[in-house]
Amino acid sequence: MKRSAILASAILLLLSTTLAQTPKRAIIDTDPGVDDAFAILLALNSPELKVEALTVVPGNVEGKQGLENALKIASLANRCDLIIAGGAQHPLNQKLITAQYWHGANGLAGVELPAPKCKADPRFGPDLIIELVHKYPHEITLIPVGPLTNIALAVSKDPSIVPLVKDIVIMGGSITGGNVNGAAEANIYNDPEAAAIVFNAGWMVTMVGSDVGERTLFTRKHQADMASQHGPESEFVVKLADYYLSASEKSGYSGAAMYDPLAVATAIDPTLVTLKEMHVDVETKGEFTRGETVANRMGYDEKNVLHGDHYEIDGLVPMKANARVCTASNADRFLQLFVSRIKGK
Ligand SMILES: [Ca+2]
Repeated sequence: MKRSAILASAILLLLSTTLAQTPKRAIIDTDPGVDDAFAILLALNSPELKVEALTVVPGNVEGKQGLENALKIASLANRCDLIIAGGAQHPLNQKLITAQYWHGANGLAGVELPAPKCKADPRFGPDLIIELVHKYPHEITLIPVGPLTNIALAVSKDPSIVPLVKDIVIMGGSITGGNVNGAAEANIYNDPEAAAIVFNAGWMVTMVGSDVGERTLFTRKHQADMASQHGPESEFVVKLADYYLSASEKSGYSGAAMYDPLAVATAIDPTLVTLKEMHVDVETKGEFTRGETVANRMGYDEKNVLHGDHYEIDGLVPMKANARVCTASNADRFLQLFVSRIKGK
């Protein structure tokens, strides 16, 4: 190889390494939440991400409690440099459904963290999202892990952010049955109109659904592994996991579904999951299916044409993909990542 070619390949290698090491700017929109706490701590301990802000949405708990929880989690992680802002206080078109049943009265498994050192930013979450996307065009990865109310409000107020967002990785939906009823997953069920706005916004949504989260289980073995290392964050996660594992075991699971952290992990390293492009619609009306994410696995709809007193199939209408749907995870590799990142703290 000529010296110039060697130099060129060395520069290329250096460039690609630098690019690979440049952390992705992320905004986590969250309803903390036990698995939200896991997701936030995973993100804050991952050099692949530069978390710019936490925006809070009501879901697992009411907005006020959620904001307090976000401030306490950031304080625990010594990350008062983060912008932490409240947002919407209720879903767009229905009453809020909170989930203390799964997350404990305070949303954090009843674990009482000290009063937060971090302070809330006065800006409104959706406005902050708009502001940061314009400040860092094509750099922000949105990671909504709660109902999609804040994201829908941001997109509705300023649709110009859509092409400026680098990526949007949501925890929500399912293509094989729900976790609140036969059809719907909790985040989508809690604000189906917002979810419909987000899926139809014109970007490619990466959808990490509850069906895959339920096949990505944190077990007592992982908890014991984490407990072997002492630190404020790992001890907090071990306590939360204890509550979450008991609740999961009572409902017949052999471990706790890693819903929100798997979405963060997908933003960190998409090779941890299998993604398939599909067209996804959100059911907002169905008698039994409100809040279902209806995924078209074939890539087309049949087109019917009226022939006399009946319709006939006339051909196929291609359906443009609007989502990369997560269909599987490498659970072992994910759990190894999660445990090791939290154990470091
Ligand atoms: Ca959540």
